[in-house]
Amino acid sequence: MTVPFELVARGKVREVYAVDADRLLLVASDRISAYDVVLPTPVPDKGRVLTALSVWWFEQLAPVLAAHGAEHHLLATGDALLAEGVPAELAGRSMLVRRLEMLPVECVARGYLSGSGTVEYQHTGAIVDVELPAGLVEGSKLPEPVFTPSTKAEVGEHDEAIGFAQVVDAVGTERAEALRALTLALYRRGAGIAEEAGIVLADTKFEFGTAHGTLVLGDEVLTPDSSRFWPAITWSPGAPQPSFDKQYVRDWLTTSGWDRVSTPPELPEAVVAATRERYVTAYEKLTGRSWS
Ligand code: Q0Z
Repeated sequence: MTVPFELVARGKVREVYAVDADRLLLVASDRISAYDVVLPTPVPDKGRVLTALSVWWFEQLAPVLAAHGAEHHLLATGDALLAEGVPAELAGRSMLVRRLEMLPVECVARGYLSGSGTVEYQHTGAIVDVELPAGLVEGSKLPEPVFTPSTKAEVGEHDEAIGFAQVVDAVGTERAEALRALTLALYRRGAGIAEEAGIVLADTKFEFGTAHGTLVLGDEVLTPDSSRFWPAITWSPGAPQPSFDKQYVRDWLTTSGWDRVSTPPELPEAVVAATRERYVTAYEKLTGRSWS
């Protein structure tokens, strides 16, 4: 598909195009990554489902943003983009957004201990400067959600956890405090909605920018690609939790004999179909809407 705009950024599974001086187009592909690499087999509808989920979350979170004097970057999606020259094949997987001055920190909120958070906690009892109680294990619910920001890594690198003081250095005290308060408020609202849908929102990453001095929520929000979603029904701290969306892919890759270094293998049709179904199910459970 050729896009009539200039490509300005490319992630593992998404692209960003410049529409004009003030607006960008975020395009979500059907590509899926696992164990840090993009797999050769796309998951049909993944881009459209994650775009629709992000759009829905922007609507749900608007009151939380407003209460903090903040906004979101979404301008339009779907068929409304045809008038902007977006090809019909891309409209459903695209968001037209306000171009922001992005802040150079990833705003992570965690309500559960997992992954790199667990590793760091086991070594220090804290995640950087956020002290945690003794006795937590992989998958534990934290007494309160915590703000654990990270740096924005270059392509191919991993984000690195930073302390609050480094956020202050990057954006100033007032804005750092606003980012922490807003990140935690958005996470609490998102996790509450997810809980009602039988999904544990273990953690998530927000990206913010500014426009005319106002804090603006950007990027994608509360999708399985920016967050850890766990099925509430199997939540059981003490071991890694199954991923809501990618567990079939991970399990199959593990049994496939792939060494996690070489070019990854094509996924079998049944794994693709089951994974597509998981994205659709997450969308339907969270939004209460039917996908089709
Ligand atoms: C976000 C990213 C993606 C690769 C640029 N509203 C905005 N204003 C200015 N810049 C951005 C946004 Cl969302 C922006 N990214 C992250 C997204 C692919 C990198 F889809 N890059």
